[in-house]
Amino acid sequence: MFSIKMRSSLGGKNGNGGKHISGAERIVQECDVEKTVLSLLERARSHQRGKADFINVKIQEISEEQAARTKLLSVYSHKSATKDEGRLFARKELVRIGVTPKAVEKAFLALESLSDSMRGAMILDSVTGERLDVFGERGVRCSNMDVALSNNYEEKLSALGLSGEHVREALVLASKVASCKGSVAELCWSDDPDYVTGYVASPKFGYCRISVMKELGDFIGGRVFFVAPGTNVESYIDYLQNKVVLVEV
Ligand code: PML
Repeated sequence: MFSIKMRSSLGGKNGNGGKHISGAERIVQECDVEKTVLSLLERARSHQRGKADFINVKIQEISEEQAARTKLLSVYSHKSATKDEGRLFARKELVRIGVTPKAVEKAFLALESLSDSMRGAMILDSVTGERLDVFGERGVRCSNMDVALSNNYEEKLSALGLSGEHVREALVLASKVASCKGSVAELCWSDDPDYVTGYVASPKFGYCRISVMKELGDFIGGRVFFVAPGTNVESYIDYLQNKVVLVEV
């Protein structure tokens, strides 16, 4: 199999600095490499956040035998009419999952004080709310995952009335995060100014889509991973960044 990663930005120098436009990755069979590269290029050049002037594409062969496999999280949803209503529901859902109210408040405070979008996630202790990673506003990138069989995924999601890259990528990422030892819950809303849906996910209950989590036009998004006290943060980050995980539908 081949891993294809794309990241794009605008206004930096040789890809350093500037505004992050989009990033995406796929793990595909060799026969699908060309078409996947084209679709990722198209995406970098027609993104709501702007038209990238720097695009980096990395293609690497990976071993299917060494990949871990996990199940796609089950999906449930909550309809919210406003950002405030959506965020209130997310707070309650996180507490129902087992995150303490104190840790929930610290997560919201951290996400709501961001001055720019996070490309990765903050890792917080699910009891104390203490930040455990040292990656600042960049956060920890969860990478090296995709659905095991794209056709099965498309069939299942279209039966649920869901489609699009946002849902696919978020659901795959949340499934990998939930499969990691120590994960308790995740909270996310998008940095795409046109995309107001967010989610709370957990190994316990699955992936909860919350229809409105931010104002239309807001280009600041981010993620928090809540972990159980005593989690080995170094191994947790290593799994999220480096372990190849194929998500089965
Ligand atoms: C993102 O694309 O940045 C995050 C999307 C979160 C919600 C995805 C969904 O619609 O379920």
